[in-house]
Amino acid sequence: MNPRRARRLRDGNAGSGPVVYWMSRDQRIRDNWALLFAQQRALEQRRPLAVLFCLVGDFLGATKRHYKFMLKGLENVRRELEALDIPWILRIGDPTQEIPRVLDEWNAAELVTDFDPLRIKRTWKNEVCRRVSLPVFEVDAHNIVPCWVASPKQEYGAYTIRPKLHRLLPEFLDAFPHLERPPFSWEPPTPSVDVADASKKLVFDADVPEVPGISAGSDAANAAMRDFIERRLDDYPEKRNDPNAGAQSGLSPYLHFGQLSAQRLALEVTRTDVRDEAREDFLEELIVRRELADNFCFYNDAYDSTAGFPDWAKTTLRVHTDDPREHFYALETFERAETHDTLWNAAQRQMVATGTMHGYMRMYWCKKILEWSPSPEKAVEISVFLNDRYSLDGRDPNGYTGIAWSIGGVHDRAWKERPVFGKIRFMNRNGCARKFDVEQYVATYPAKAGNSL
Ligand code: FO1
Repeated sequence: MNPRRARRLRDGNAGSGPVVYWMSRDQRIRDNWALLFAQQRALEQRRPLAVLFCLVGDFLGATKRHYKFMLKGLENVRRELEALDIPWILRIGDPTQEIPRVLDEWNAAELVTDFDPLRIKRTWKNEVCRRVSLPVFEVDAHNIVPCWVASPKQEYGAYTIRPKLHRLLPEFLDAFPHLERPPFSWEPPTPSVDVADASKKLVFDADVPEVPGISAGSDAANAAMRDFIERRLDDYPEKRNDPNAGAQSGLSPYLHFGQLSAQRLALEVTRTDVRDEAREDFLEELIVRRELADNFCFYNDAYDSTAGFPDWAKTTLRVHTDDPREHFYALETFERAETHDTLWNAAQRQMVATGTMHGYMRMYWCKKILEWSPSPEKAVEISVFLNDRYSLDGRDPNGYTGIAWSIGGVHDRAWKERPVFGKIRFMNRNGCARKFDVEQYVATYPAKAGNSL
């Protein structure tokens, strides 16, 4: 395994117990560099290996829709670890308390965590590193090129990070070694919380129902990957911007929860016999756009606020904040998809009903929130709230970066100045109508009689 995928967060004294992988972002057993690294460290030191997940009840506004999906995935993880005789421990509570407590109970040798650029994760890790005395490592199991290797700074856009990533892909788009059965077994002294029980212990925000028709977990994720590659990848270039074409991979919830490895997906796409144009278009989204999003969140701590926008965007939005607007809407009107714009309402309903929104529509959806909100700050707040509440892949660097692109021109350039948007790229319904059949999309997500949620 390429040692550049791991970095040491703190040094310390190894206990006599196991090497522990604190699983958080990458919730899978297959193709997981953090787990592979932890196993490598355990085998080298002839120690047991154990996997630990800390379940928090109120993660950034996640709802029943998200927890049900995630917990089904964790049940998949538990089953796969059991088959490999690798101990699995689920705990519920504040990770900054629970993780040090378990490491102490087990007199753990080392801790391995998976990389995540979000603020909350860095806070958790800094606090855990402060409270423990053993060596702690972080492994980027989400990106193909580790975030800190791809670039030492915030990149301006896809055009600046793309050559850096492409230069490093031959080194990092490599095959995964197999996870081995441990040479000896080890029983944790503390029993795990049962995943099914965990589901009962958490108080879900019941408002947001589970998404019908998508099954969670690595088994389902790998099946969905095969289906996409075999049946839809070839049409991707022509259809990816048509929300009526059903051409999206549909894999983003699996990538978000780490139930599917982006590197596995890239390896499979690379070796599949499809048109080069289809392969390149898809890998551009999967590698360049996604790793650019992690780069943005990692190097810009204001990734979910207007403070994170480039200066030209801050200036132009400030200049145009008081421009007269035809419409103003409050969060509730947006949430209930009751604006004057049937196309916008259909996009909101797609997100509420299916937990995903077509990529092209996400841009339109977000830019109209800017147009119909009293300030860019309010627009970011509403976009983040709605995306995190209804999208299965909410609370993700991709989502925050997409909102920063739509409202604040992050990774985009200045355009011809106009009212309200200033130099931020403008999108409108006519632009959509030139690309796809708007009426068909609106008819696909009709307002239900009465409650439009
Ligand atoms: N990560 C955890 O370590 N523990 C959790 O309980 C947890 C809950 C959770 C709920 C919804 C969601 O979208 C993400 C959640 N995550 C949790 C984090 C997730 O694994 C990802 O790391 C980030 O959201 C994306 O970077």
